[in-house]
Amino acid sequence: MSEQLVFEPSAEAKARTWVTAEQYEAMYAQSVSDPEGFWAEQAKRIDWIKAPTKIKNTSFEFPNVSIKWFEDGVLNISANCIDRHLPQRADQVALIWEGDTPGTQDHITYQRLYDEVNRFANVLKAQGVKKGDRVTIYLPMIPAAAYAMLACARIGAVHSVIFAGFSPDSIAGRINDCESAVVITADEGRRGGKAIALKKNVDDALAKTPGVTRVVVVKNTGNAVAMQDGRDVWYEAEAAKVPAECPPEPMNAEDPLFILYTSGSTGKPKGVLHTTGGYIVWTSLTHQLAFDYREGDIYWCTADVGWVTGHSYIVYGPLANGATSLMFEGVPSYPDASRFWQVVEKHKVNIFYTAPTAIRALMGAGPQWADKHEMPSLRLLGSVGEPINPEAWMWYYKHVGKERCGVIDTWWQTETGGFMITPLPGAIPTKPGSATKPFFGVQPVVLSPEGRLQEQTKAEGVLCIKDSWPGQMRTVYGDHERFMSTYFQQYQGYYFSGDGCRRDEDGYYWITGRVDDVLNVSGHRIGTAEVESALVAHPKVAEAAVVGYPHDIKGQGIYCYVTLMTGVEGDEALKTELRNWVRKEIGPIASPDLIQFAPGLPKTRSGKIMRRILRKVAENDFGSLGDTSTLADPAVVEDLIEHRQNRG
Ligand code: 6R9
Repeated sequence: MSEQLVFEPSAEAKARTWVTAEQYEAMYAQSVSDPEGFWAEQAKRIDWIKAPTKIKNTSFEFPNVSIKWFEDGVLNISANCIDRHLPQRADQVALIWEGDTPGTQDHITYQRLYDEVNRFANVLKAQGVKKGDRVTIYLPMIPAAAYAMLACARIGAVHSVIFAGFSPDSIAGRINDCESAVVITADEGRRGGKAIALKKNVDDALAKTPGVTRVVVVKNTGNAVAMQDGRDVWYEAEAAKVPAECPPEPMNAEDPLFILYTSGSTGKPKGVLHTTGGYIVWTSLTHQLAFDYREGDIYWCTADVGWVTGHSYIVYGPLANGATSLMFEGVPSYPDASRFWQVVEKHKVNIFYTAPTAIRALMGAGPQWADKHEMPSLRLLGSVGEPINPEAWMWYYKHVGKERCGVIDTWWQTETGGFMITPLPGAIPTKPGSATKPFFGVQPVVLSPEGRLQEQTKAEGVLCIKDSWPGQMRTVYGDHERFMSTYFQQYQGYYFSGDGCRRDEDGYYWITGRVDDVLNVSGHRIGTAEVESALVAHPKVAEAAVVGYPHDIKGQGIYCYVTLMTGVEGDEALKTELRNWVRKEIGPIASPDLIQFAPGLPKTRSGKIMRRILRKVAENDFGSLGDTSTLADPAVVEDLIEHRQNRG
């Protein structure tokens, strides 16, 4: 039904667009037929210390996958995000910071950003950080998070930002994996009126990280925290001791920029590695064209810098474009459900970018919160993180955009660096629920689950990409084998996204969600394997299987089947204990929504857990369990269904 609904770009969008419908077709065709020529031209948007002459050198052939873009180019990203803007926009605001507490804010000009980042870079140098070293950043949504990232980029250190909601164990695992010796954190964070004990979490993590020699602590709430002599230093005290200027380090285009850990279908989170040249070309170009960014626009992405969306579309893409980017410390519901709209009006935001889970939560609170705000500054709305259901799309369009703003649904991943499938607002008509058409240089293909290429326009299957694009991840940090086997082995010759999709008769893409064992809970990726291994680490748990089930607000909820050790009684108290256990092991984002004690799990005769069946049971869909005859003990399924029904 929603496929019938088409929104043409408004006359205003057509008039201001960087790319018209005709140009989109022509440029897309060139980007695919002549990637070298196309990207050589696009690379000119960046200030190179040495311009690249070798543009593309990539292979998706398993087991020799190798991805290089602009490989003889030399540049520095912090200089591209800051220094080069100073002649024209030293006094223009680069970052607007809106604090968790209404009434707290800051406006950071490009000149001040320059001063802060130079200072921060010199503090890192004084702590012994050198080019190529990994630096872990565990900070709340305060300007120092952007300063710290850009300071690393300035001196050629590789940052690994960890979302401030992760637990000490998760922090420790990530620090050890990339062997960072220096951690940057704050005394505390603030979210929704509550304090978050960041330094304390780092202290707990550091009990398990022998390699960390230095913790740089930014003063944020000012509350007292423990400081360990010889290891912990206050940022402010160190900043007073170092020179004001720090020259940007010349970096090769393929030098690493950052590592960002993300969940996969198996094992521990992977360290997704992005490099310098291709990433900044990709994020800045996509930011400019998909948001139709123009001089003077106020742009707000509500993501956290702990996720890729914050990296690419709060910090790097917008700042490379000399934009004004708003950074929000708080949550949509605090102090009430009109907070987003108050902030939009207060800072006269023109472009607003958020996640479906936030939209659905605000829908649930009722339209009156958005309806009482006119928000005349708004021009364009964006969505990211998970499929946006047509109802949420329409609500966003009506109650936030007042039927005057375009909506762009941007499909992409930590691995892709930036937008892959997205409308360009003045060129591509939108359909609620569809990410529409590929960005330049992106060649999506639809394969059957067995790997047959679906050549007809109308198709359904797994979403793969046929050739490399500049923003693509280069490897899994320290484990190129895992990179190749995760993304290039199953469907040879292609990058496998892990998502399923449908392509309609107009060639529009509709992402249907993950086809692997990765959950998308409120737009956060969580591997079922991670939650399972946290559960089985509990002394009372014998076995666990974790699946997703449809959840009105989160998109997917976490459903855990738990088999207890013999003699252990499963009751509500134990459920609470297990829930808290998982929160402690991974972090609150992985908190189980439903726990079902299962005397046994459905397994094949070879001992494999049949997740397909568990998913159906979790979804209350007992009619289509499919073939259960291969089960070692079919009675187990009856038992599970009975338990599921009993809970209502
Ligand atoms: C940017 C980001 C990636 C996964 C991805 C997919 C889902 C993201 C989406 C979307 C449908 C969209 N996803 N955007 N699904 N429509 N517009 O979210 O990165 O955290 O790595 O998650 O999120 O399933 O594979 P990341």
